[in-house]
Amino acid sequence: MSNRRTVLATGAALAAWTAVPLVARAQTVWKASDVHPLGYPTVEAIQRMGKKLEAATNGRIKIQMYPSMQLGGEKEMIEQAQVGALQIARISVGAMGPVVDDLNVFNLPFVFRDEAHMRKVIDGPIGQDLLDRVTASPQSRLVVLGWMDAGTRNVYANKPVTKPTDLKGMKIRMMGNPIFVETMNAMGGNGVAMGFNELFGALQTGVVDGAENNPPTLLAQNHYTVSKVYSLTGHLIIPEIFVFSKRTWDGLSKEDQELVRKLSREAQLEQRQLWDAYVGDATAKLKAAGVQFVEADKAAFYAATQPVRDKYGSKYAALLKRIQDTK
Ligand code: GTR
Repeated sequence: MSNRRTVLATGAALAAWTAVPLVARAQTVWKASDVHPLGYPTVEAIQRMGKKLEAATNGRIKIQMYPSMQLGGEKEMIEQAQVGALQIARISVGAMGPVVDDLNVFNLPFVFRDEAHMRKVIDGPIGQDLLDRVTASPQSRLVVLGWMDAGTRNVYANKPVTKPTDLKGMKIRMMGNPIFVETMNAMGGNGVAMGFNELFGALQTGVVDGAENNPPTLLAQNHYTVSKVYSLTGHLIIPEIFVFSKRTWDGLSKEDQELVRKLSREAQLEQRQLWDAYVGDATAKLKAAGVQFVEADKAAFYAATQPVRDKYGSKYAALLKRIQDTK
């Protein structure tokens, strides 16, 4: 075909495309999933990314969000993304540790000095290197799109937990990863591994005495209606990632992959802004609802969890040193 005819043909195809009502056009709908409800920073950031994607592709690709664990917990979300049953999953690095062991370095108690330190690390070469390793790992079957923030995790229950002995005899729900169960045991309590989707019921019925998480989760998952005391133990600062199904990814054009990459970088930045605002909001709402915020002896919890860092940290010794040296 001559160039002129190609141009004409393309023009005709375009005209035909625009003439067809939107609903009749072949539209690709990517499923995205999150355990949190609409309005939560991670959910909001992906939805905004979806709107931009739809605009940039003239409606050819759309993201349909399934929030609030509609597609199951994080373990299920990872499995569905791996087989291509969903395209975008936002998950905690806590849940990804068992899939790609390198990530477990971020799941160690008190591995970061504070949230600013964690951000420095994920924004720098260590963060990029870990994302690349997840994408390159044959068992992940996921392409990582970026990091998201999830603040600091603190213990919540119906009594203050200011020092290790306060946790004696208490069953505290932890994410399903042996590091977390051992961390809670070292902190003085009894760690119970449990899916996030079972937690609200378990708190209500007393199957567990408490759990640990960031203020936005305590609010958004309504756990504060059952657990009224939030003790600032600060034992874990775990970032999150959002991933794309490798199976779907491999079928995309280079242009679409580039577009998704670009919009993902924007989503990562946007989520951080949304996160900072939401933490302030959530804290104020929790306090107004009568949740008591209590200072805890972090140094005592740090010392108590040293055996966990020794046991699991030795294989990442070089990486741990680089994390510590990040100023
Ligand atoms: C939240 C996180 C979720 C999930 C949850 C949990 O902070 O955003 O992705 O990991 O914690 O404790 O299971």
